[in-house]
Amino acid sequence: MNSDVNPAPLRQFSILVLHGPNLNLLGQREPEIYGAMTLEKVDQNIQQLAEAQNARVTSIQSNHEGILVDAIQAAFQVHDGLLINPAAYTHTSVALRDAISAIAIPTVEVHLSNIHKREAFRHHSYIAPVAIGQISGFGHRSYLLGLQALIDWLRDRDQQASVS
Ligand code: CA2
Repeated sequence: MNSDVNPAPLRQFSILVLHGPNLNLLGQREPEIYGAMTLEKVDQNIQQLAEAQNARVTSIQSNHEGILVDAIQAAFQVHDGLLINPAAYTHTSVALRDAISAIAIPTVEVHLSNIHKREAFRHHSYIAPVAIGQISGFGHRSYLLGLQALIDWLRDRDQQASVS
């Protein structure tokens, strides 16, 4: 069959979205740094883009490192990719990095603010070396850019696997 005329239907990917500590306060505190949009609205926008891209998303916010580690472990062979704003744990958590590394889940790290323009302690990420990439500084749009990048990366990987 000519694949240009009848392209294979796009596979539906399942994406886990994790929001780290204090992100439940989005839109309620420090709007000059983190914007005025609530986390609920951010999640609605993520859901909308996911639907348009034929992807499924599950979103979890937690203020607890162990809960985030448990969620990453539970993603093994359940979700195809991870979109994560680890928040303050970006700069401290070997445990989150080890969990991502252990289940080898394709991961995109996102930040609302540009962490490289802020205090020196925010410049280092424990997560970046185990992520496909990092998107930082685009406010709530960082999540959408990150989700699109993750879905595109998963599609590219599928396509490469189908031709090799
Ligand atoms: O810019 C980001 O997305 C951060 O991950 C946000 C973290 C910060 O520790 C990182 O360095 C960069 C902080 C999240 C706190 O979220 C709040 C939201 C509204 C009000 C107060 C805190």
